[in-house]
Amino acid sequence: MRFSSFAVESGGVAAAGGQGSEVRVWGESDVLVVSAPLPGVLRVRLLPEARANSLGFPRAPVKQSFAVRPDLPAGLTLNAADLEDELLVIGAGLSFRLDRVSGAWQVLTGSGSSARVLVSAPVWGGEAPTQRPALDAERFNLRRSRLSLDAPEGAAFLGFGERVGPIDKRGMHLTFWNTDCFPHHTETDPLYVSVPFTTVLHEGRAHGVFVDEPWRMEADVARAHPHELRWASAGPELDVYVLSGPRPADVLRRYADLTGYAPMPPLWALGAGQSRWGYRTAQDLRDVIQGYRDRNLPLDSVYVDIDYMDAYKVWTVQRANFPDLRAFVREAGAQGVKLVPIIDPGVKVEAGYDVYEEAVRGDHLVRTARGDVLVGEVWPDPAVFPDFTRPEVVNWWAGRHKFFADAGIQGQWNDMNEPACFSLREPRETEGKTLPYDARHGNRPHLEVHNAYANGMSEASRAGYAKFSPQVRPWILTRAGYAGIQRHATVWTGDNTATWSHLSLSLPMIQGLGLSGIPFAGADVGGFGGDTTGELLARWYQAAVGYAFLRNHSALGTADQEPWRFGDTFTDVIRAALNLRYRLLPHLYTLAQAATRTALPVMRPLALHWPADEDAVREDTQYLLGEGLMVAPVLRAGHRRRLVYLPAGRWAEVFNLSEFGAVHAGGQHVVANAPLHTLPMYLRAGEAVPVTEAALHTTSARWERLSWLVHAGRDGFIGQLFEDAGDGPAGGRLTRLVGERQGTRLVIRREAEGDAPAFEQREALHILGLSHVREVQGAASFAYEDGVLRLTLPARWQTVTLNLDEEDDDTVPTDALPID
Ligand code: MIG
Repeated sequence: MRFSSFAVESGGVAAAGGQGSEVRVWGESDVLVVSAPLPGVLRVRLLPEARANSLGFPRAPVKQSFAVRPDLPAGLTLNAADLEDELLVIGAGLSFRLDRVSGAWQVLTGSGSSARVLVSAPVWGGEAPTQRPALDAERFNLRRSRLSLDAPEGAAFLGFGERVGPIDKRGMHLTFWNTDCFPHHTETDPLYVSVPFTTVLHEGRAHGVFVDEPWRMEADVARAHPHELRWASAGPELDVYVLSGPRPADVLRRYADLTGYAPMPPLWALGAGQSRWGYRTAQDLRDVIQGYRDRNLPLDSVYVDIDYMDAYKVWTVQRANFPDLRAFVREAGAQGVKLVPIIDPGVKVEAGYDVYEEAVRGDHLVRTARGDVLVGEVWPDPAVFPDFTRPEVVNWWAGRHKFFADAGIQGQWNDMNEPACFSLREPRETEGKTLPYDARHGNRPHLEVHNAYANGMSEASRAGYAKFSPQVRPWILTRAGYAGIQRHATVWTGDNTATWSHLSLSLPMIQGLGLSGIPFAGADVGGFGGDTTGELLARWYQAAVGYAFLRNHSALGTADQEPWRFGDTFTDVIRAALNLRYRLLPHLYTLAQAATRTALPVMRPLALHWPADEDAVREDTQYLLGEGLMVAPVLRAGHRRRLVYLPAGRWAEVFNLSEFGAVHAGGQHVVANAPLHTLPMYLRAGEAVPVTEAALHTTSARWERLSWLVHAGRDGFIGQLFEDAGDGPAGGRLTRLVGERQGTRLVIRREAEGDAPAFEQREALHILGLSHVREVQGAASFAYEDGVLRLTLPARWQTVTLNLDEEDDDTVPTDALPID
C-alpha cells in the first residue's frame, strides 16, 4: 500500500479522521497533502520520495510561494473519510479521492449522480515527458517529480504563460524556463514568461490546473502521449491547485483570488507609446514628441532605452545626453507625455559605483555554487546580479527608485529579467543565456528560483514608486515573469520581428497571457527586429487598437518606424487607428478596471465567452473587447478582405465607431471588407459600448463627451463605464447603462455607484436595432439617421423611455453568458 497512514490536521493538531484544514497522507516514502485555500480551489501537494528528499518526513516542508498572494486568508475546513482503501476528502465545493493502494487520485465537482471528474491522475507519479530532453537532464535530474493527468479527447488546454502557437496548446511540449531569445520565431519555446497554469475546456465547461513550482518544469500537453498531460519538475514536489469552473471566467477569477489581481493602471498607460532602442538624448525624445504633435498624432508616453545610462550603469544618467532629467520630464509632461526609462538587473562591477558597492556590502548578490559573488556579462561588463528572490534585496532595490521618482517619473520598463546573461566569467551548466543551474540565491539553487526572478524585481519597482510617489499610480512593464507577475507589472512579449507572421502571433500570445492571469499585455507594434513597412505598420496599429499596452518599439540598427516614416497615406491610416484607440478609451479603461476585479483580460479570446463553440475556441486571429465588441484586424500583406467568425447572437458591423452596417446572424463566418484604412469591428445585439472623442493625449478618465454605441437586442441592452481621475488613488464611479424592454416600451436607465462627477457630461446614445420608435421621453433630442436612433441627453439624466411600435420585433434575444 502506497499510502498506509493519514492524519487530519487543524492548527497543528493531528487526528485520525474527521474535520480539519489539512489532510496529510503518507506511506513508506511518499507524502501527499490536501488543503482547500479558497472556495472552488483544492490544493494537492505531491511529494514523491519525500523520505529521501525532505526534512521532517512524514510532514511536508513549509513552502514559500512566489505566486500565491501574501495575504491569502486561512484555508477552509475539509472533511475526511476513510473508506477502506480509499480516502475521500471533501471541501471547497470539491472532492478529492485517493486510492491508497496505488496512489491514483482524482478531483471531482458536484456529488452523487451529478459528480464530474475534473482532474484524474491514474498512476502515482507517472512517466517523464519524452520530448526534447534538456541539456544535462540526467545530471541535474530535471524530471525529478512527475505527474500524469488524463487529457480527455477533445479537451482544449489554454494558457501556460507566454507561448507561441495557437490558443489551444494541445499537441505542444512546453518548457518553463524564462528565456531571452532574440530573435524568437513562431516555433520558439520557452520564451520570457513562465506560468504553469492552464484552463482546460471540455464539453463546454472549464476547470483550471495550476502547478505552483518556479523550478524548471516541462509540460507535455498530449503530444508524446495523446491522452495525457504530463508534468515534470526539477524540484522535489509538485504543488497542484485544481480550480473549478464551470465557466472560464470562474477559473480565471479563482486563479486571481489565489495569485492576486492586477492593480489599476493609470490612464496614460493605455494611451499610445513611442520607443526605440537608439533614442539617446533628451533632444531625440523632444524630436519624437514634436513629430507626433506636428502631425496631430496621439501620444502619451516615450520610452528611453539603455543608452541614457552612463556606461550601462543602472540608476545613472549620462549628463551629456540628459543634462537635467527632471526638467525634461516636466517639459514632456507639459505636452501630455510621460517618460518611461528602462532598467536592467545587471549591476556593473566598478569600484566606487554606489549601486555596486551597496550591493556587495549588503550581501544582495547572487553567488556561485562555491560561494563567490557570481560575475557575468550583460550590457554592463563585468556585471553582478541582485538576488530578487530575497525580500531584503527587493527592499533595497525598491529604495533605489527614489532616483527616478524624484525626477517626476512614475513608469518603468524592466528588461533582461529572465535574468539574461550573455556570458559567465566561469562557464557552468545552464540553459540559454542566463545564470548557471547551480548558482546560489541564499541557500536555493538557481534551478529552483530562476523563473521567479522577475517577480521580485517588478515587485521592487512597484513598491519603490508607491513609496516615493504615493500620489500617482505606479506603472511597471516587465519582460519576464512567473505566476503572480500580474500583481506587479504589465508584460510585453519581448523581441518580435517586423514580419506579418509576428503580427498574427501577437494575438494568441497576448490572449494566452490573458488566459494565464495577466490581463495587461502587449507586443512591440511594428516589430522589434528587422525593417517594417508602411503597410505592416499600419495594419499593426489597427490590430493593436485593443492591446492593453500599445507601444511602437524597434531595435538598434533597424529602419525608423515612427508613424510618419512611410508617407502620408500610411500616416493617415495610423492616425485613424490611434484615434480609434483614443475614442475607445472609456471602454478600454472600463475593461481595465474590470480586470482588476474579475481578472478578465482587456483583449479577450473568444474562448472566454464561448467555451462550448469549437470555432470560437480555436479562433485566434480576432479578439473581443468585453463580451460584445469583436475586432478582426487584417493580418496579411495585401489583403483587403478577411473571414470573420461571429459566435451565437446577432452582430452589427461597426465602422469607425460611429456608423453601423449590416447585421449578421452569429454561428457563422462572414467576409469583412477591409481596405487599408479599415479595421473590421462588430457589436453584438444586447451590448452598449462607451466611446469619447479623439484627443492628442489622455487627461482624466471623467469623459466630458460620451457616446454610447448601442446594438439593442430583443430584451434591451447593457453597458458599463468606469470613470475616475485617471491616476492617483483608487476609487471612482461605475455606471451601468441598462435598456430594458417592458412591453411596447424600452426604458433606459443609468445606474451609478461611487462618486458623482463634478462636471456636466455631454452624453449621447446611438442605438441600432430599434427602427420603430414613436415617442421619446427624457431625451434632449432624438433623430433617426440610416436606421440608427440618435439621442442626446440632458445633463444628469436618469431615465429615457422609448415608446415602440408593436411590430418592432426584428431582433433576437442575446445569449452570452453573464460575466459579473
Ligand atoms: O539585449 O535594451 O527586449 O526591447 O530594446 C537586448 C535593449 C536588450 C531587449 C529588449 C528590447 C530592448 C533591448 N533589450
